[in-house]
Amino acid sequence: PISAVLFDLDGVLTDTAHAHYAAWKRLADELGVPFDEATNEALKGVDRMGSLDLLLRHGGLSVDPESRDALASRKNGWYLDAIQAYGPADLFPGAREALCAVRDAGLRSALCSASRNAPALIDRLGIADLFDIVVDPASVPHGKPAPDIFLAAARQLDLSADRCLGVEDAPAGVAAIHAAGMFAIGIGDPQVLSDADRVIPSIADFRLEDYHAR
Ligand code: G16
Ligand code: MG
Repeated sequence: PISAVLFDLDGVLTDTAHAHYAAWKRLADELGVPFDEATNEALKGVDRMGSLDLLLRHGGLSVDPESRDALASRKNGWYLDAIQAYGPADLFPGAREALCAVRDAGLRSALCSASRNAPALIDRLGIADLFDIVVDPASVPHGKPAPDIFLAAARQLDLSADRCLGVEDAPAGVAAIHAAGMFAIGIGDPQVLSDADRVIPSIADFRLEDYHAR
């Protein structure tokens, strides 16, 4: 049986995946780098600097470290503008219910987001009190697809990996969950998330009992 559910944030509990995409797209347009939703798929779940490096490489550009920092800050500024008015209504349908179901079943919950903006965002969404732990992405050496953030959650909860279930919308996130030795639930398109152990269309389709007794 499982003892904890480890949730990604962007694209799983709220639609910020689109806000991240829009901000990267704006930066890519300014730089003259071709960029579309398919290209963006590889950036999902990847941390800010890692995403920027993928975008620059995709455009065949190399920039000095100062410009790199400046570009990442510009993107983050647009992203912050996009989410500044976020509130509980911006949760995906079923997100709060999924977190409550975990709690009601006596399991623990963790937030495993690569986003440095995640703590502020879960406050605005009104779900901060529904997580037992929030792993700080800055505290782990390697971002997704490395397993670090999921392993850190298991360690903080004092659980072995096989007692943890991970929920992700991004291929890099599913890879991270598997590298941690955990069961992976994908949210979204089964073709994009073909490595996941199960794929469901949205968090509203999350049925804890389907995985709890596996
Ligand atoms: C999220 C997004 C990524 C984003 C990353 C870092 O990861 O999916 O696209 O690059 O956070 O975000 P920030 O620039 O806010 O630190 P996750 O793990 O929540 O899907
Ligand atoms: Mg995500």
